Amino acid sequence: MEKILLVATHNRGKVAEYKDLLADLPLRVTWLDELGIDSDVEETEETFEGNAILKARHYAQLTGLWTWADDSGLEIDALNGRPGVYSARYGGKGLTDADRYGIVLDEMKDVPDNERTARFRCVVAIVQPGGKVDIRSGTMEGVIAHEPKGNYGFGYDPIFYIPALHANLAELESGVKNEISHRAEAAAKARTMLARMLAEADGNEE
Ligand code: ITT
Repeated sequence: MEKILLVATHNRGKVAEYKDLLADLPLRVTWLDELGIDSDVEETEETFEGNAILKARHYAQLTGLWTWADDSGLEIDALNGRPGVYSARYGGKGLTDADRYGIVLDEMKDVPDNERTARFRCVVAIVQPGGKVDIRSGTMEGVIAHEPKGNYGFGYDPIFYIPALHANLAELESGVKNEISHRAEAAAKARTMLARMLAEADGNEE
């Protein structure tokens, strides 16, 4: 029987990226919106790993489906790793992405170029209907720019400069981002893990 994989996120930017990254899997991939699920999970853990597992477990229990969730964010060295796990809610509720990266640019305004290093981090958790869980992670290194540029992507992409490409992440088309991103790295590793989990589950069913 064809298996269904739920990619459990409310973030439209992530949905678009995972649609690309998981397009050729031998699984039917579905989304929270497609299933009409609008409940949220409070991200109470202090690590990306903990929150990814929390989200995947919640939606696996809710739906009984194989469930894929990620927790991700931006770690800035000069800000002691902030916004980190708080990236989505940095500065408080009700702000836009532009409000949030504006706060970061403000906090970074006196930081010299050689101290503006940062990285995006992504941890993917996969939970099986029976509750078994495993995780994989990915990172992308860069530098916090002095001003936003570009309209692609989401979140902090406009202020994340990639020296090797001489561009801010939001200036790169999605195909380029999806070859180099933290999410692409975590997704590639998680796909391999998923294939193994599926094969093991099939073996146990026989
Ligand atoms: P879900 O929990 O529903 O998946 P979310 O947006 O709350 O959606 P996270 O808790 O993982 O997701 O927060 C991630 C935040 O980190 C996200 O909202 C962005 O602000 C930032 N972020 C993560 N990946 C990013 C990327 O590829 N480009 C830009 N910003 C990113």
